[in-house]
Amino acid sequence: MKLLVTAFEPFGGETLNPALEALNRLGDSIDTVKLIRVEVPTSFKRALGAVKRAIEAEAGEKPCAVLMLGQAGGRSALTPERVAINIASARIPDNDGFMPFEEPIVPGGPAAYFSTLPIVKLTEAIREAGLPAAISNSAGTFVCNSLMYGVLHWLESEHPAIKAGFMHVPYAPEQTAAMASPQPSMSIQDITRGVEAALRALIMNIK
Ligand code: PCA
Repeated sequence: MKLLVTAFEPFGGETLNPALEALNRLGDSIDTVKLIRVEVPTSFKRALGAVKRAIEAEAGEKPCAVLMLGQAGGRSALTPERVAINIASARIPDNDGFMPFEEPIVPGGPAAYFSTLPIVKLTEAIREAGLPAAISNSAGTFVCNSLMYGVLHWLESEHPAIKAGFMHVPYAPEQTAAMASPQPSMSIQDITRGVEAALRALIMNIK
């Protein structure tokens, strides 16, 4: 069994992305399950291609699920996302300088896709690990939502057996220490532990 785990590179002038820091601290496997770890560009136009290539590049057995990770500054918990909506609308430029306004991700596509991951189980497992977690009902309208929508849309037609979903993580304290108005944060160590707990729950609950 294999899982694909992805995380975004830093964006918006940050020098780190806590999701990527956690990804880089995961091992090559959890028990007997191989983890394929992929860094994804924070780019509306390029992010989906990176995930597609990672799945297509796997010779033989494909990953049975994809957990995508990203930063949601201002949140105080690890938040598995319930849904991705067919809108790209940015308040800041992505890492290509692109800033879509109220555009569909897939013109004529479905309004939304639900995560196909067991988000309740993921949330419970993170809480049992002693860390704050909550289901989020909006992944926003920036690159994370766009990637989640794009991956679910693509998998539905190309690899319907592969489950996928997204989890946002808070800022790390390194990012918030100098902020004039303090924002919630979680240590990279704890974020990593929470991601591991979510991955274990995913492995146990994948059908
Ligand atoms: N968070 C952004 C994009 C990359 C990331 O880590 C988002 O929530 O859309």
